[in-house]
Amino acid sequence: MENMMKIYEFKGFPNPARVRIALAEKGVFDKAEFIQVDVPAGEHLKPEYLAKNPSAVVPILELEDGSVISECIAITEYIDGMWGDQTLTGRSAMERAQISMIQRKVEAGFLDAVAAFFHHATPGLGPDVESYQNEDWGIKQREKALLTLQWMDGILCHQEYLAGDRFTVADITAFGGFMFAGFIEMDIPDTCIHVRAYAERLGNRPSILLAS
Ligand SMILES: N[C@@H](CCC(=O)N[C@@H](CS)C(=O)NCC(=O)O)C(=O)O
Repeated sequence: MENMMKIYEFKGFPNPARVRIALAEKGVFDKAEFIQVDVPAGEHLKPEYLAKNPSAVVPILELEDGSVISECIAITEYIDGMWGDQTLTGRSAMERAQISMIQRKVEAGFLDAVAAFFHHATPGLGPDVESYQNEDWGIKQREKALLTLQWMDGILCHQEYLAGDRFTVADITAFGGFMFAGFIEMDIPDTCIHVRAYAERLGNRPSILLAS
C-alpha cells in the first residue's frame, strides 16, 4: 500500500500514544502497521532495535525505503505534512513558530519532567532497564512539572487549547503528559481548574479515545 508506515512502539505508553493520536487526527491510522517493542522487558535495549534508534526509546517510524524517524514531534511533522492540511503543526510561519514554542515548553516542562521523575525518583522500569538513577534530580523534575501545569492553567483560562483556539500537536504532547501522570498517580493540583477541565475534554476527543 502507498505510504505504508511501520511504527515501532509499546501500546499503552505515553509517547507511542502521541503518534497514534496524530495518525487518528489525520485519519490515516490504517496506513500504519504497529510493531510492539516490549520496553519493560528491555527489548528496546537490544542491538536490533538500537540499530534503528540508538536513543533506545519508542516510538519510531520506519518508511518503506528503510529510513527511520525518531522523536514524536518529528514523526508528527512527517504525518502532518504528508496528509492534508497542516492542522497539527501549523500552516503559516507564525502559526508554526507559536505551536512549536508551546509544544516544546509542554514537552520539556511537563511530559519529559514527569517521565524523569518516574525514571529517577521511583523504581521506574526496574533495575534491568534503569541503569542510572538520581533521585534528587527526579524530585526537582516533579516540581518543574507542577510549575508547568500552573503555567498551562494560565493559558487555558482564556483559550480552549494550548496554542490557540484549535487542537494542535501541543495538545497531543500535553495529553502524553496526562497519561504519564495518571500512570504514576501524580494528580493535577486542585488549583489548576482549567487544566483539569482541559484534560477531561482531551480524554473525550475521538482521536484520543481511538488511539490511547
Ligand atoms: N523524546 C522521545 C521520548 C520517547 C520515550 O521516552 N519513550 C519511552 C516510552 S513512553 C521509552 O521508550 N522509554 C524507554 C526507557 O526509558 O528506557 C520522543 O518524543 O519520542
